[in-house]
Amino acid sequence: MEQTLSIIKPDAVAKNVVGKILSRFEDAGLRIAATKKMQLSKADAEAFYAVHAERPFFGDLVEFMISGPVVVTVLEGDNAMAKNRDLMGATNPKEAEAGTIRADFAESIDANAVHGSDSVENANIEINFFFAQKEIC
Ligand code: RTP
Ligand code: MG
Repeated sequence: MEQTLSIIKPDAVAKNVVGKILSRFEDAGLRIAATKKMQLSKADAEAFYAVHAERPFFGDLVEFMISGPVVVTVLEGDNAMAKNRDLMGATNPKEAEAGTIRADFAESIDANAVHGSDSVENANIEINFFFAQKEIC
């Protein structure tokens, strides 16, 4: 069964819409294989988003991701990676399709409610970044 990693970002946790977002995953047929709330350190956020280290928005992205707690979740199901990306909507909420998580809960391209793995290969790397195998059921 395919797995992917979701992060409910600090803006959405602060808005108290964690349950609403997790329900969207379940309503779409994905299962929660693991989940936890945590405060990322600066080193965590820099390592997680290392692929963007040279991008102009990297510093702001790291500061945003450590601005409050996040909820990290392993989602499981058929085509879990692509299904999660569809549910999330476009990176910029102004361009996100109506009914997507970012259209409904995000404020800006920086505070955009959720992260989702962008390939099955990256999903496995990201899942191992946050979870031990025995935490995933
Ligand atoms: P994510 O990794 O968070 O799921 O978002 P994504 O795949 O839709 O977008 P990505 O290109 O991976 O960018 C990671 C995060 O960096 C911020 N960003 N800002 N100002 C900008 O041009 C810009 N571009 C990207 C966004 O918060 C994005 O989620
Ligand atoms: Mg990305």
